[in-house]
Amino acid sequence: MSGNVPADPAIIARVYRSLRLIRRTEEEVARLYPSDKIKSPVHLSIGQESVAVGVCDALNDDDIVSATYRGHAGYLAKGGDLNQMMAELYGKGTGGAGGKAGSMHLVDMSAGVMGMSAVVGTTVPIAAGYAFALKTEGKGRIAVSFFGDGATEEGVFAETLNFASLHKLPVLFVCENNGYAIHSPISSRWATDRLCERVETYGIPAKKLENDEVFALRAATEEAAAVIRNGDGPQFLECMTYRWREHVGPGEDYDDGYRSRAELEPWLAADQVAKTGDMLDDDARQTIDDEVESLIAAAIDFAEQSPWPEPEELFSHVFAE
Ligand SMILES: Cc1ncc(C[n+]2csc(CCOP(=O)(O)OP(=O)(O)O)c2C)c(N)n1
Ligand SMILES: [Mg+2]
Repeated sequence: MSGNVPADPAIIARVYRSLRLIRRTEEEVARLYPSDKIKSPVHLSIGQESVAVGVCDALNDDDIVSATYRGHAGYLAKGGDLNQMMAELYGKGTGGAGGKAGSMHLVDMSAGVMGMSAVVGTTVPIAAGYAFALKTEGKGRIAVSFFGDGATEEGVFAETLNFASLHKLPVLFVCENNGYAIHSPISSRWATDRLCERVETYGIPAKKLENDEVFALRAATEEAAAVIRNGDGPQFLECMTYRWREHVGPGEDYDDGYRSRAELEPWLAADQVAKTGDMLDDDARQTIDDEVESLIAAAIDFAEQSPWPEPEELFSHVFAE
């Protein structure tokens, strides 16, 4: 670990709790998935948690984040309600979107989590639009947009960078670069891997984090957020990370022929959940682990006990009368 580790043990404990909550929630989702109780596809972020946690821990409660269909980590790191998330995965009426949206469309505006989307790239301009509103509001709040390396290939990504820079919008762009869009590696998709250079041509300062060390991410976000809050416009972080499980679903896919297990090894060795936990003494870590387990058990129970949406709900939240 680098010199970015905070001196305050309360911050280390908070960051570990967030990492552990996301890891264990998704492991439970993976365990439950074959039972068919979870009614939507799941894109797990196991292995990538530290990007969401490092960034969100440096934000204020009233800042706003947007994320993607791989959004469990961003949702929970920003403080999204766990019971509502689990109920949403189960398709129950008590879910954050009334059980009609599922894992790919989590939302909890009371925690500053904008609705997510399965359409690659789309939440990037929506976050910038929200940042436009925040700029008008003038209270120093910022919006954060999480998206994958694949999203940077969408035309709307370039359009958004230009617009956000031109209007000095208070938005932090965070690319979760896990090296793949489904099964396609970056080497087969990008003419060069100099993403930050491309971003800088729009007048947006960009920084690449070569590994997923959570406190380096947190420090980079603190620095970027301060510049944004000062009215100096967008900042960009490219965060190298690695998806441990298959693109969609609960399992692994190292036998599918597009990547090797050897590629995973260095990321496993640098697991941020374990490394951050090791910074705490055993008692403190155990207390957090116990709390996390009871929160998850309560959320699963909440989802299982919750009612299905009423049939009339089919006609709410739609444009047609
Ligand atoms: C506009 C659009 N094109 C294609 C897809 C199909 N698709 C779903 S996920 C995905 C890969 C995106 O990769 P990346 O942005 O790197 O995110 P990751 O899944 O690695 O987190 C694609 C191509 C889609 N959902 N939306
Ligand atoms: Mg990717």
